[in-house]
Amino acid sequence: MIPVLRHFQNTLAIIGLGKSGLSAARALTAGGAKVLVWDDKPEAREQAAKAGYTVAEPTRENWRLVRKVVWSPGIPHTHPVPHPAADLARSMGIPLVCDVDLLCESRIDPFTVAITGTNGKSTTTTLIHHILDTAGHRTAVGGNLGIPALDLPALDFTGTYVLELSSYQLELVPSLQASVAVWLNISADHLGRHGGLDGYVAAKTRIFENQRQPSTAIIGVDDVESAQVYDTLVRAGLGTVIPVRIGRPVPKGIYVIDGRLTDATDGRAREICDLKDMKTLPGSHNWQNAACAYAAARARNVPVETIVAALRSFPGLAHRQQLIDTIEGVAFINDSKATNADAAARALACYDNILWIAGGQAKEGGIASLEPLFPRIKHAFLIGEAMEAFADTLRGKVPFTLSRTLQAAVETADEIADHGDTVLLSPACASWDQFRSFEHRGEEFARIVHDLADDGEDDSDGDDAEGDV
Ligand code: UMA
Repeated sequence: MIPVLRHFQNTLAIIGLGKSGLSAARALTAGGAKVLVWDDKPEAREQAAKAGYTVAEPTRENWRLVRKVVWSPGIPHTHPVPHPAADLARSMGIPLVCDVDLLCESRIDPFTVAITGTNGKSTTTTLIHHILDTAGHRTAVGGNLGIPALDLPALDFTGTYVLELSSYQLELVPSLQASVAVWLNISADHLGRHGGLDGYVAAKTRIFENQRQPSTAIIGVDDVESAQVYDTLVRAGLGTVIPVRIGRPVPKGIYVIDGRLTDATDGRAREICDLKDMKTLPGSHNWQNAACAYAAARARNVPVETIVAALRSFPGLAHRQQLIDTIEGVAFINDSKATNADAAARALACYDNILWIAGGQAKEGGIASLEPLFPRIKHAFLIGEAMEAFADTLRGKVPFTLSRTLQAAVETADEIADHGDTVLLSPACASWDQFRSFEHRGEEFARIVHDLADDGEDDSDGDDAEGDV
């Protein structure tokens, strides 16, 4: 934990007592601040009171002495409708920040590698951490990825914080000054929360806002919005700006063509390695992640050979195209983190003969955009709230089964699968209609697959026994 010393004896309010709010409460209290906490759920308030925190309803009277409101990133404060406490804070002129901002404003260490983008953030963040760790740097990794920023170990000025930052967090981090800022890509997501695509892009753009020389901005320029952000940064002329492109060369940038990672940042194209050899980074979306991670590690002076060795030894991430098991030649892949169509597209592009498990709580646009990938799908198994809507999109194009539950989907897929097929859970939906989180959904998938594998072993034991007789 990193005690926040800057607010010694100040009063701060905390709204939301999930992971980030509780982490901020601990770190501020440890640093000698007075905290007033609030959560709309009575159980959360009861637990906080039991833990010794002062629970105080957000009112003008209670917030008289409040210097800052530490806002939990998941709570809407502008769109679709602002939470009343956000309106109160604004009317009283109290700034709204999130836990990450408390880390940023209290550190003297200049090294922060911040990563954002619609897809690939977690893989790239973990990969950058893995590369820096392999190179012997002292690093800590967290943020949106899971470990709240203030729960990370305190690093001295030689250390590097590697932080995954969501658009929600980026709206609330006025003190962020990233030494290296990585922007992977943009596609439609969280639009309701940001009042549309422009608001979403504006929130993400804050990752570059306070960057000062010497700093590095790394931008995947494959989509229109990201290319525009790149142009704007180049025109602003602050720090080094490195474009990253997949599929064709980019002047003075880093690019990947047919898996070959090429560094042309100094004007001469130099082939670094073949990413097709990196088994845990399949597909062009992972090539974008790897190229951005390479650029970030180079910005922290990691030697090229060390980066290549780390790309090779990267263990991969749970719930992102994670191979759970191969049963009788059928691969079972857990891509539960694919909570939108764009993320599912990245996985669907990597395999042939796919038995696709999709559905849950649908995002805007559904799966219509995936039509070019339909020929790769042998059969779809639809689950959750989105089942009927997805069936309407697939009808006449891809055979499907209305499985309703994940258990039924995996079991039926297993029954009809042939040697060489891939059973892919890549739902293109949020999980909350049937699961606590995408992690919970992925763990359930893994459990069902392991049960199938165990049943298979029991059966084969039985067969052997019969054979013996
Ligand atoms: N709450 C209220 N009022 C409301 C809504 C919520 O009081 O109107 C309370 C809830 O009762 C709960 C708390 O707020 O107690 C939850 O706050 P939160 O949603 O901000 O969640 P945290 O547990 O603090 O987790 C947050 C991030 N969550 C979100 O951004 C939604 C986590 O990202 C992050 O890992 C964690 O901080 C640590 O940094 C998760 C996420 O889903 C993985 N992120 C989104 C994504 O990746 O798409 C952006």
